[in-house]
Amino acid sequence: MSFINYSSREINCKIVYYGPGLCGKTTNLQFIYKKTNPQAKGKMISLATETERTLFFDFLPLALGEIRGFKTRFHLYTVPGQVFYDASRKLILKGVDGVVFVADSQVERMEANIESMENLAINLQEHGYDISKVPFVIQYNKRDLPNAAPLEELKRLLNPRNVPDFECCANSGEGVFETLKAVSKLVLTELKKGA
Ligand SMILES: Nc1nc2c(ncn2[C@@H]2O[C@H](COP(=O)(O)OP(=O)(O)OP(=O)(O)O)[C@@H](O)[C@H]2O)c(=O)[nH]1
Ligand SMILES: [Mg+2]
Repeated sequence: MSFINYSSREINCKIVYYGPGLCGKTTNLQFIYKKTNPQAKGKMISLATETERTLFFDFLPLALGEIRGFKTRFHLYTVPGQVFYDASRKLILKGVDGVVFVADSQVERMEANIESMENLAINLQEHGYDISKVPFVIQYNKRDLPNAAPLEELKRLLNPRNVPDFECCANSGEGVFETLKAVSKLVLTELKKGA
């Protein structure tokens, strides 16, 4: 639910990075933060446990240029992936404009990926959103690891609708901006439809 402020000529959009525990959601935001110049970013806020797991969310505001004289501001959030933080995950999805599903490519995380994808669909539905209508992209993270599942297998299990998807290594940053660009493009296209 993007927010357009006509007096300050700003468009505010919310993008949520979703996925199982330790798949690399926070690492995505950290890389984006590190590589964005100071004028274009606000402070990154992370509420984490002592072991660096996301406790509630990470938040990073970004300015991504102008469309038709309106400044576009993207608010990036991550959810906590640990299963028992479901209430927080649901809350963070409120008012979402675009979702990035971050999958962990490791073979042994496949069950966790599938569960998290199902959990996303349910939580979106509870807010009244349809996962097939929300701007949505998938990122297959941790492609650098030797135990990464074949790409075809990940696509088959996680992307039956064939939404835009990207291979990634969030540590080195490969694929991080491609993913962000793709989801923001979808969000802006959706916004133009409504305008
Ligand atoms: N090898 C490898 N490790 C990665 C990659 N992306 C993230 N990691 C590592 O995976 C661990 C977990 O990353 P986080 O970004 O904290 O994971 P998260 O999804 O935010 O986890 P939660 O906050 O618990 O949901 C960290 O040690 C990262 O350095 C990657 O592409 N390759
Ligand atoms: Mg995290």
